[in-house]
Amino acid sequence: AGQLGLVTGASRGIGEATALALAGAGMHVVLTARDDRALEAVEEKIHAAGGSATIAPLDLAEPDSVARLASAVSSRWDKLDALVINAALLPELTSVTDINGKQFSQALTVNVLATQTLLAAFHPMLKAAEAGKVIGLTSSVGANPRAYWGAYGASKAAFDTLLSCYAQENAKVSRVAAAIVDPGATRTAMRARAFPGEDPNTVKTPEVVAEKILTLLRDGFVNGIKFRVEA
Ligand code: NJP
Repeated sequence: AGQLGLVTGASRGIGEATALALAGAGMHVVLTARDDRALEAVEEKIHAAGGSATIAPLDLAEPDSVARLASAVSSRWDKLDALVINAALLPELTSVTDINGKQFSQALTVNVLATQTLLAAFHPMLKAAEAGKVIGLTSSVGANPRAYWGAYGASKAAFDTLLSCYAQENAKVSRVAAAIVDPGATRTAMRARAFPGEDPNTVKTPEVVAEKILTLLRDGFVNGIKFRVEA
């Protein structure tokens, strides 16, 4: 059987580019995000390029959404070769004292809690693959705190910790490996919201990041490693 990949946040940006790259390399790709019409458009692009994909719309903030996704995927496939945990929310950039509690909580739910539920739910299918791989998209502000990026940065620091622990826990007992990718400034909707005055042409395209992710999946990597994608 061919390889199966699953990309969260596949409706736009780095997730969309990654889904297209994986499909271009011959994987069947499960595309998830909230916006079902955007997912359909990505699916069509993949089909037009001769690849194959399935959409699975879901809101990672909803309880049980990941469990429903995992049961739908495992009813159709018996293994998962690549899990790309890319979806994330960027809360409003503001001082720690002004953080909106509701937005902070949403970011922690989507960026952190859903990451744990994804890892737990897909772990059996990743173990069933010959060399199951997890790639998580982080941000430099997780490891290197930056003023006004506290809510998002705290979520990414927690995200890094979860993925690193997962990598260590698998190192000796399974063939599953996890890597963290720090994409750096990338031309997406999230970047445009954070830096509204920036000329988008001055930052790298999502395709550059997607190519790096594809290379990691294809060539393998040292379990637990963190990669920074340069401009
Ligand atoms: O983000 P954006 P990027 N449930 O906002 C989905 C990191 N990063 O591509 O639900 C399910 O364009 C959303 O889909 P939808 C960043 O932290 C980036 O720039 O339909 N899905 C969309 O597909 C993130 O981890 C830069 O709205 C949900 C996707 O997530 C990754 O790279 C720099 C969801 C977000 O697309 C991709 O970012 C850096 C939910 N509740 C790190 N909420 C950069 N771009 O410069 C959101 O250091 N999504």
